[in-house]
Amino acid sequence: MLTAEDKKLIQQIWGKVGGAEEEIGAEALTRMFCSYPPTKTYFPHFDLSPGSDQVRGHCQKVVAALGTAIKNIDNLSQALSELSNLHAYNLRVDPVNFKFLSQCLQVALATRLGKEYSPEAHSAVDKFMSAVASVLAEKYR
Ligand code: ZNH
Repeated sequence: MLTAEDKKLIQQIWGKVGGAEEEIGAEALTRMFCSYPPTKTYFPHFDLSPGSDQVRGHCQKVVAALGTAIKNIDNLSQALSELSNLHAYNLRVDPVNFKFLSQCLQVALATRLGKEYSPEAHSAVDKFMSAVASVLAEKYR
């Protein structure tokens, strides 16, 4: 469960990233494809080289969705309901992959923010990404 303190930290971290969300997102995705190559199998129709137009476009969408999630942090199920349908019924992404993306986002944030990315912030982002992942996976059968 996200505490009030977690929520504050997540908003602070997102604020500190200020404007570089897409870079962070691109780094997270590039790391995911590199460190967890099976994740690439979901994107057979993409040019997955770092910085390709498709990777950039996808990363803009993912980052925008995370932004929406942060704004609606008390109401994630509702805010992400369409994405949840998409991942459960169309994409059928194995939920283990959500953890991989979360890991990679942590590294991208930590390398950018350095000491500012405190253990408490790490823990809050981890919980937040788990909460997002459970919404994305909640309609799986
Ligand atoms: Zn996902 C898509 C979000 C994870 C896979 N995604 C997507 C989108 C979004 C997202 C926003 C777009 C939609 C539209 O277009 O409408 N994701 C997301 C998030 C997350 C995710 C937020 C977490 C956190 N995904 C994921 C993973 C994977 C995926 C992990 C694997 C690995 N997605 C995917 C795919 C797609 C998507 C495959 C489709 C793409 C195209 O375009 O085709």
